[in-house]
Amino acid sequence: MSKEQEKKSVEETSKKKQLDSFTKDNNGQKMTTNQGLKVSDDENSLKAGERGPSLLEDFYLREKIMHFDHERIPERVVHARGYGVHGYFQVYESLAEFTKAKFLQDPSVKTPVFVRFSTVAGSRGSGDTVRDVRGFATKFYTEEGNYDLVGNNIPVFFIQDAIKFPDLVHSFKPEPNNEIPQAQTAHDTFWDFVANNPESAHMVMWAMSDRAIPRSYRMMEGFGVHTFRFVNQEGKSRFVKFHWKPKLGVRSLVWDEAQKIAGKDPDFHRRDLYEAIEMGQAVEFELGVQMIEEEDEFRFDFDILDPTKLWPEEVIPVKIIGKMTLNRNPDNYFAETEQVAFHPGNVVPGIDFSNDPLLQGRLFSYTDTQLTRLGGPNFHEIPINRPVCPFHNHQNDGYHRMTINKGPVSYHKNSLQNNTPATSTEEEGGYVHYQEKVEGRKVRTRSDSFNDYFSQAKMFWNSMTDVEKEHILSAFCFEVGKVKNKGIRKQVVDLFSHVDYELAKEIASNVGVDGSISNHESTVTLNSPALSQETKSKSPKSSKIAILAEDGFNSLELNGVLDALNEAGAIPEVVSNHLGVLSNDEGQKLDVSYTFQTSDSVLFDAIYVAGGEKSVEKLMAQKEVEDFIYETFKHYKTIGAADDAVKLLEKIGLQLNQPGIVAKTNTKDLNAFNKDFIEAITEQRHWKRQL
Ligand code: HDE
Repeated sequence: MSKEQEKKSVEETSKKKQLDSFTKDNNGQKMTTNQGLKVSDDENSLKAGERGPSLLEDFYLREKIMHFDHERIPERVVHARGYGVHGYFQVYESLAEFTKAKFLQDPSVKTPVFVRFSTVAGSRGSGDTVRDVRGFATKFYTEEGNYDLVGNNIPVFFIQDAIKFPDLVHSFKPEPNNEIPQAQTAHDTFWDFVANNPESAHMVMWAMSDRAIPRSYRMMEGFGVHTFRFVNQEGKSRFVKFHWKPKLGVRSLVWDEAQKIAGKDPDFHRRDLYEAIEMGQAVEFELGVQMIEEEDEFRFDFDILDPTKLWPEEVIPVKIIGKMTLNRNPDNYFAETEQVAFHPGNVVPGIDFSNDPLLQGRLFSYTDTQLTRLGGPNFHEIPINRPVCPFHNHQNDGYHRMTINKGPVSYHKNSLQNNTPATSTEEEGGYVHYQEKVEGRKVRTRSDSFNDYFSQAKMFWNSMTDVEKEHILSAFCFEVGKVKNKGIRKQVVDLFSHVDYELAKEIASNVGVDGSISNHESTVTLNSPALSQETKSKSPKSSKIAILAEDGFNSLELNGVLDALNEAGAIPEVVSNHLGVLSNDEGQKLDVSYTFQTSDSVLFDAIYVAGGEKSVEKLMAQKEVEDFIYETFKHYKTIGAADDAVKLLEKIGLQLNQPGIVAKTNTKDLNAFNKDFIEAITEQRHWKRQL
């Protein structure tokens, strides 16, 4: 299918059609009040005399101001900042053996989806690149109703039981006395929570790793976190965990970069996703499942109901079952991204829950929270939340009711309407809960099988490369270093001495914890290579390359580089001293995308310094250029320079034999140069570089 045909077929999806029926274009229309009355003057309020007081009678002024006064709704209590996009999902082959979910049966069916990516801690206006977990929530608009997979980019969670969620969130949100700090866990209350709630140790290791500073929403994994169930047509159930795997691989920022981007471009991730889709780049994730047979529930050294545990991929492989393509930005942020309401309890026949006590609590929270956020019980009628299949029941009335229900009957059972809407049998597609056998005493307690807090934290640590370990250590030093209370710093060090003694000692010496540290280190030697992002495949695709150039650039060389970059799927953009067009003696032109004022090295994945005597001379005269190149170097990113541009790198004092510096004078073979340059970009970061 051609790209054009594919786009068309998605545009014709039932969800797109449904949304279109609610979409309104004001372009070219006459202005009216909300009552449809044509407006004659939208600049002046009604007054008693030219310089007199405004009149209460001015219904138009009142309507306009009243609406404006109420334009905001409460932000989400967590995951307030996010960005949503549309797309579709297709299964690779029928999963009938494992689940009867209709959208997982037929590879030719494209199920429309809406995905919202988010940070967790910050307010709606906070920066995108903060150290935080990322939300990854997908709404599948299936023929059998909406199915929501509301996950994160980290496969485990901080707590084991829903009853602790308010405490966890209170601890990482800004402190209540002064509302400081915004969108950060680097403060006393969060670390006080961690120190006193050791079940958080595993997830904290992930949160201190590079996973918590992704390069792009398009370059991170997603996880359903909890154990769910698949149920097939015969009623056989298996435990299942869900994974999203990005086609672009997993990439992260470095911490210094992440902090600077939060100032230079707080919308970095949202802009990246929006622009990729506007440019027509396919944003793709494969869906994978890990499955455990019912009879194997107790075969592992962790409890599969414990959400602080993952299932090592080497032990329980991830079966890739389909692909999600995200390809359309919303028409309106508020109507779609802000009003979308996810709920892990939105399931379809063939997908069911486990007794994970965190999941069980979530099943209450998500509909409840929408009552305040979206102002009443009818949020399922908001266009973005409507299923694409018909829905009928007696749940009528309430704030903002859109549907006009006909007739006198609003109860079940009835004779007046032939007992309709009628319930459906399982064969007719009625949802029937899996008949799991449960027995036990009514107890407020936790299973002993949830008590091992450190083995998987240690496994995560064991699975990291040296560079990843260094990043985790410095994240701890930053975060715990910001904790004012010495006692908490000591407690944190003690806690992580249960994971790795050396790590704990290093943190201690950095954050001023002296005295002896007991070695409680877990003896676990397990290692799961799949947990390291350095083991994931790498690609130059979607890398943004800054081309530093001035008038007089060498066009032969530059055109070759631009072609090679475009062919590799990278995105070159020219940065210069001024906007407009650059030229050279051969009459070649080059459009400038950014100036040194409007961009920054941290917003790019690599740079190329264009050759050409005059261009290089001008670049050399600018301090900003030096800073740009030096910072790229400091962040381990690729720097390319050919012929006379190499002088510029030498002037800054860069050693040309350092990894990731592709600098060649007297380049005879431009193709070989371009090949090396693309290879270096594919590598992304050159950790062996000596700073
Ligand atoms: Fe959420 N969570 N959560 N959560 N969560 C919300 O629902 C909650 C948890 C996740 O883009 C809220 O509509 C409780 C785990 C995402 O709109 C709220 C517990 C995971 C999103 C809520 C958890 C998540 C939310 C806030 C512990 C990963 C954003 C606004 C029992 C598997 C969805 C809203 C979006 C949002 C409650 C734990 C993921 C308050 C009580 C674990 C991606 O209902």
